[in-house]
Amino acid sequence: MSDFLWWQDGVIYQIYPRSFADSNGDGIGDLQGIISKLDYLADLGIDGIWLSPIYPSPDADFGYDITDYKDIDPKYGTMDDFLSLVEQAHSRGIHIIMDMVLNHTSEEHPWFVESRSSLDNPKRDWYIWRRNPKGDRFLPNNWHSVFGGKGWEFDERTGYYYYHMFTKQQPDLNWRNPEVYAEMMDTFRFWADRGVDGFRLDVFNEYFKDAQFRDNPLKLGRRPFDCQIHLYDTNQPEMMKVVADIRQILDRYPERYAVGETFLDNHEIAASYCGPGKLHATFDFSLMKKRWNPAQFLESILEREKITPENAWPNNVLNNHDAPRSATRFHAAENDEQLKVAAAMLLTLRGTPFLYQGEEIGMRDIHVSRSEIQDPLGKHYWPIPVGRDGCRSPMQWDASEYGGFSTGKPWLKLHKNTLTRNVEAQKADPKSLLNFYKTLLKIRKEHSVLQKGMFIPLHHNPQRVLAYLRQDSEHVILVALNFARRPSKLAVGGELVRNHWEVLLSNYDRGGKVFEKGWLKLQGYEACILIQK
Ligand code: TEU
Ligand code: CA
Repeated sequence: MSDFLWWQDGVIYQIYPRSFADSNGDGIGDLQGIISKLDYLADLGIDGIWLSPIYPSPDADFGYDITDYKDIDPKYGTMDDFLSLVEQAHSRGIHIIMDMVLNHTSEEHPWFVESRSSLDNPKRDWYIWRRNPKGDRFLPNNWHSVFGGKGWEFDERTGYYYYHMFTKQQPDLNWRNPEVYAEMMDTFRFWADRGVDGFRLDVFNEYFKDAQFRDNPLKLGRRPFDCQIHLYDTNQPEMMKVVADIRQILDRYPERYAVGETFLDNHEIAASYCGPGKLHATFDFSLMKKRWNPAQFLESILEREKITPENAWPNNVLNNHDAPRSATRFHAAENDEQLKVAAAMLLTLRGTPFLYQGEEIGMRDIHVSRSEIQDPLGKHYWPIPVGRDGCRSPMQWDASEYGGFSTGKPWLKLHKNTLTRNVEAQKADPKSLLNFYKTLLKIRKEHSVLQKGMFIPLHHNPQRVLAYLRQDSEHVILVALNFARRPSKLAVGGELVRNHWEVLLSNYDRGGKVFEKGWLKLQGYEACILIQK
C-alpha cells in the first residue's frame, strides 16, 4: 500500500453533541458550541471528528431515532451552521464523520407515520409489518428488542405488528424494499456532496432480517435478548451487497471513509465486512471489554493483528457513548498515571485510535439515580444495566458553575469532580493527562512507524507489563507499559539491549536512563516509549 490515508494515519475523536459545548444556554450542546472548540481539538492534534447524530429527532434514544436524514435538528443549529462546521474543521485539517442510523427511523418519521396509516399506503412496505396466522394474540416470531421486551409492537389501526430491534419508538426499516434501499444509498451521497469525509454506520449488520422471519434458536443467557442465538435477525447474507454498494458510492469521492458498528460483535464477522470493495473498517470493541490486565489486552490486540493493510484496517477503542468510561471501569487511580498507561497503549497500537470526548481529561461516569435516568435502556432495565447516562455527562471545560459547558442548567448533571478535573486546569499543568494525550498524539504524528509499523509483542511478565515493538524498515520503537501500581522490570535481552535507545516519552522522569544491566525498570503505572537510534 502506498501512502496511508487520513483515517489510517489519524486519530478520530467522538463528540456526543448534546454534551460537548452549548453556545446558547439552553443546556444542550450544539454545532456553534463545537465550532467554538475546534481550536482546542486542533491543538489536541486529532484528525477527525465523529459526530453522534445531529439530525432532527424527538430524542427517544437521543438522536438515534431520526425523523429526517437530510437535515439538522434545530436544537443543534441549522444546515448553515453545519456547513460552517465542516468548512472550519477542514481549514484546521480536521475531517468530519457523520453517524448514519439507517437500521431504523423514529416512529415520528413521516415515512412511518404514513406507513402505519393504512394497509395500502405507498409507504406501507417501508417498515416490517407482520402478523401471526394463528391470530393477533400471537407474536409473528420470538425476536426480542435489545432494549427490553419483545421486538414486536402491535399497531391497533391496521392490526399488524411492526418490528423494532431497539425501543418501540425506533421501527426498523424494510431494507428489502427497493425504494428504501435507494433512499438509504442516497443519504450517503447527500452528505458526501456537502463535504462530509466519513460515515459511522450504526448497527449496520442489522439492516437485513431473515426473509422467512424464522424463530431464533435459544441458548442460556442473562436477559431474554441474550437467551437467543441471533441467527435470523442479524448478519444476513444480503449485507455483503450493501457494504459493496456503499463502498462504490464512497469511492466516487476522494478519501471517503466508512466504519461499521458491528452489532453483537464477533471478531471474525466484523472482519468479514471490511476490505477492498467493502467497508474501510468495522469496530472491534474487545479492548473496551477487558479488565485491567495486560495479558487480556494482549489477547485482544493479537486477534486484531490478523487484520492486515491488504484486507482492511483495524481500529482501537477504549470509550464511547454506550459504555462506562474507562476511568470508571478501571477504578483508575486519581493521580491519572494509570490512565496514562491506557492512553499510551491506545495511541501506540496499530490501527486507528478512537477517543471519546472527555477521555483526554480522565472524566469519570456520573452516578445517576433512578429518577434522574434519561437513557431508554436504563429506564427499561435499571438496575442491570443502569443505562448509559453515566458516560454522557457534559464535557468539563472549566471550574465554573456548569463546567463551562453551558450558561444554563445542563440536560444531564455534571460530575462533582468538575471543580478540579477540567480542561482549563489540565491545560495549565504540564504533567496533566490532557498534556500527556497531546504529547502522545504528537509523537504518533511525528513517527510514522507508530502508524504503519509492524506490531511485535515482547513476551515477558504478562501479568504486570505489556511490552511491544513497533517496527518498519527504518525505525524501531519499544513501548513498555507497567500495569502494576508497584515498580516492575522487564528483561531486555540480546540484540535489543545492545542497540542504542532514547527515551521518547515517559510519565516519570527517567533522567535519561534506558536500561540498567539488561533490565528496563519501570515505576508503578509507568508508560515508557523508547526509540532506537
Ligand atoms: O448501539 C448499538 C449497540 O450495540 C448498543 O445499543 C448496545 O447494545 C447498548 O448500548 C448496550 O450497551 C448503537 C448506538 O451506539 C446506540 O447509542 C443506539 O442506542 C443504538 O445503536 C440504536 O441506534
Ligand atoms: Ca444549545
